[in-house]
Amino acid sequence: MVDIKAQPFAFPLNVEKAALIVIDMQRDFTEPGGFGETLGNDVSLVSAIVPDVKRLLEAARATGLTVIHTMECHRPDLSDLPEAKRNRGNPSLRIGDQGPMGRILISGEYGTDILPALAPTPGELVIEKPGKGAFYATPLGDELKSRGITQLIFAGVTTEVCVQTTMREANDRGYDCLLVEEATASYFPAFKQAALDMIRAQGGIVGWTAHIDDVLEALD
Ligand code: C5J
Repeated sequence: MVDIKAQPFAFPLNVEKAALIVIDMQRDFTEPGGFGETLGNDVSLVSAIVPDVKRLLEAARATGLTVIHTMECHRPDLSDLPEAKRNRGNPSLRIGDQGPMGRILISGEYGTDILPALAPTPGELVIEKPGKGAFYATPLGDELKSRGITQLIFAGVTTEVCVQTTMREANDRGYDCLLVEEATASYFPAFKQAALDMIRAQGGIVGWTAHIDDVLEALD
């Protein structure tokens, strides 16, 4: 057990029972022409975290931590895409439409893939999820149980949507959750800040937050 300096207080890391979970570091959210940009967002705000997510991944792998990647995506026949999700908002391209990087947020398409710099290595768990939370309609819960994981270290995008939703799902299921500040981003910096504040408020009501250097030091 090693304490990670964190807010609202130290996070008691148990490397044997912890996993790094990297949320949705896909081209569709981080590169021009993808889903994020079709919604009118500046993707450079989220692609900026790639080097820090990479440092975290490398440290987790070196320490032997379980590594999990998630991808928000849907079946090619759209059978797992609720009409309400497809029709929401006024994007220039909807989920399932053909975009410059293939069909938007469809499993197996180029744009849906995880960025090559952060690609899963053999043996790492990849969870395809149709929702914002990674527990909804996925095998994540069973996979964590079978590995004896009780702590989740979070990175990825976007802080207030898929990261925070998954943290809340995990928190309700009894996992200790730690979000690494420099390894998460939003298209709206104020929303990132608000999510960090919400997560660690009231004695860590959803979980902990920590700076990357403090996490890397603990994983060293
Ligand atoms: C969004 C995500 N923002 N990965 N997805 O639609 O946060």
